[in-house]
Amino acid sequence: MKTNKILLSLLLIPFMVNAQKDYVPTAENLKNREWFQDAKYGMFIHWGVYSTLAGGGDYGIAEWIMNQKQLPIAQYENLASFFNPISFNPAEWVSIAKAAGMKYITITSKHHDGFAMFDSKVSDWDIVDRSPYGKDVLKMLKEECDRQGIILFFYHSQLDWHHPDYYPRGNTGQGYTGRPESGDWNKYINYMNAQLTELLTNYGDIGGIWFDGMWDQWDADWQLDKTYAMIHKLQPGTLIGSNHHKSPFPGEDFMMFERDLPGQNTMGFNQTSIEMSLPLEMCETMNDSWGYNIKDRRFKSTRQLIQTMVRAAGYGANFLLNNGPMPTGKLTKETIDTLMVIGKWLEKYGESYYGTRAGPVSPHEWGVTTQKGKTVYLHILDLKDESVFLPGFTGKISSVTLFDEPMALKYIQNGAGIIVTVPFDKRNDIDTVVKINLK
Ligand code: FHN
Repeated sequence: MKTNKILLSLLLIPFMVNAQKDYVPTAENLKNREWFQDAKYGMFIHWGVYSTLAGGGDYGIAEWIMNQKQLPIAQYENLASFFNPISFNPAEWVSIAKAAGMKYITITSKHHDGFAMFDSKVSDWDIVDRSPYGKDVLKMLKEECDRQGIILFFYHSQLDWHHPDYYPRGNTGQGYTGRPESGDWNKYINYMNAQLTELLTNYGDIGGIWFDGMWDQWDADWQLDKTYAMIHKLQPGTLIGSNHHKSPFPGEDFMMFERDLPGQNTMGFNQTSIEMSLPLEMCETMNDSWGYNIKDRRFKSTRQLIQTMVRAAGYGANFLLNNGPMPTGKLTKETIDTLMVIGKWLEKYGESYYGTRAGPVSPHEWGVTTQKGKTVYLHILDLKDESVFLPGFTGKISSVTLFDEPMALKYIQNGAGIIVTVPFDKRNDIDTVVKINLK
């Protein structure tokens, strides 16, 4: 056990050494962190040549089909020749995100298959050079985001199943890809940095870079110091986050949790506690896949998604809800329907969500609290009793009212906290919101 711990800490040394140790965020970056926390809710988009296979009739994460079906690069590349998203309408995508109440979009600029969804000059494995569509969808989306006031983030995979210099290989994308058993890791890092430079110089202001893939090989020399310093130099305000499932490394501006509430680990990814000094974000799927999966009908209910979004807010975390567009560029009907229901809920209850931070009472099974200024919002999500005890609530209260109607609620406060009574006939099936106004 002790030896394992020592080995683990040795494996972590490269991260410690190579992250951006002396990083001091600029005033602009700190301001953007505040904006990010206020914004609360974003759309995640997984879209690429893998979308054409739509999961191949299997359950599972459709964007991984190259690896799951062991498709060699030479054959996988054919997908680009029939990736032709003629129905892609960025105005529609952004309008849907806005109607859903989302404030930002995080889209895959490159997923693990290495395919760039933008016009890259350092590779021709990209949408402009290889697809019949031939247009830079990220540029089109960014222009529309600017028009409609939505901030755009790029998801960028550090792991690459296509690039020959991604060598030594990690745990995925191995022999079946057909790459030679040699390569120059430094060249790969330079290539990745060159693509990131393109993304941060040709598309105006970018909200953030959402990294993913370091978990493919923990002991690789990722040279985060170089990459993070470069990003912060090119756009000091852009927020860096990485889905490495560990505590944030120096140079990262927010911390993320995949398909789990902060600090929880039902998916087996999360290996850390919550870093309270940084903004938090939780990402979630609508069914069980990130990329478009034609078979997977295991959609979460809108109730479940709204409750998860609210629970995340109780930890102070943003909610990044995924959407896997079809290869044509259309969003699925299920996605749109779900987003519209959430959007309607936010139209009504947004006051208790946007701009809030985690409330004074830590999250419980029955629900959570959020807070904005002198108002604490109590979100009752799953309570069998008529009263709820908020331990440690010491704030001086001026009133406790129901959100849905101007009705004063009974409460008792003592040194241990407060007990609020919310009659059963005033309960809401999704979230009973109560306003606790402080003096
Ligand atoms: O492997 C990816 C996966 O395809 C997807 O992009 C998710 C999103 O959080 N992240 C990785 C798994 O940790």
